[in-house]
Amino acid sequence: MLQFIQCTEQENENDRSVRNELLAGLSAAQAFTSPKYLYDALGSKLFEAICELPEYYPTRTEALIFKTHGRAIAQAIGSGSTLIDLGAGNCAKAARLFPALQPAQYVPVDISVSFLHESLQRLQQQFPSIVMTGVGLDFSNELLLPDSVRNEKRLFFYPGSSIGNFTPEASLAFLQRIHAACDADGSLLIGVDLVKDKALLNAAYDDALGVTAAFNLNLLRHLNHLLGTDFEVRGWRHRGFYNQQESRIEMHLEAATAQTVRWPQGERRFERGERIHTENSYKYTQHTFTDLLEQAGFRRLSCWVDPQQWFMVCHAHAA
Ligand code: AVI
Repeated sequence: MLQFIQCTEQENENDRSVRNELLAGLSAAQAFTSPKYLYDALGSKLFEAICELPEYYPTRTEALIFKTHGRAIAQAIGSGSTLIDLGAGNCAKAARLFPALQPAQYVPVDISVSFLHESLQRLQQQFPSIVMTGVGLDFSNELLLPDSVRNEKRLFFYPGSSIGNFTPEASLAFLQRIHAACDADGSLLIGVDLVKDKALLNAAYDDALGVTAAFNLNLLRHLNHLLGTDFEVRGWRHRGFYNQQESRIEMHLEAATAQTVRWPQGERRFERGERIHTENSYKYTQHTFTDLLEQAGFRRLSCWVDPQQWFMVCHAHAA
């Protein structure tokens, strides 16, 4: 059975709240934007290209952990779960788990249900015995799933260290919401990037080909489209580096020359070297992350890392 449900109202590109949020960030003393605006159609393609880069180790390292420890992970989880895939995209990561996990229901969740149509239709043909329910929901603020999502044996799946793009406080709140959405037999399967050598981290977010630079700079084109700003992409430089004190990668766009950016009813002057903070990507130690899971209420944790201890996958029970 295949079903699609759009829960969150989709943001209109001219939505006043989007404009207000973005313009407030651009006008702040230290200008910033939310990382979600990195993902317009081209930004999503550039992120897929980042995942192929030799320097960007998270995607392949997480895949290696699933390959190496797949049997143990499946044993910890058991079969017949309601597999809820948060930020599912093309559903590929979860689909690789189907043969081992044999879920009873698969629930990919993404901001727009239209992103899920094609992949889910293909998957349903491949796995006809799994009930599939595509859900369009912005789960960053609340996690209210439709009634057709079973309560039994919910397994929330949040791979790729997407948790790293929240501040630690927001991560705790997010994990607590997942915990609250689980019955006693619920659990979470999550991937998280670990603290490591600074040079490796810097290279992963400032690659030789400049794909991450293009991903970051593309934000300016997206802002021009959303806000009517007149950002000149060539007037800006990508900066991506590890901030050891904060245990996070920071991405910024830096003005190459002094310039004024204009939009209908406003403008902002940027001095040469002034930056717009566009993304944080927090890195955890095994300890700080398992502590966070426990603080959120999760118990009976099983965690797996790769031989270099660059990335960790954890399964945690709600009770
Ligand atoms: C989606 N997220 C986990 C990526 C990360 O590593 O923080 C986004 C990214 N930004 C630059 N490269 C990749």
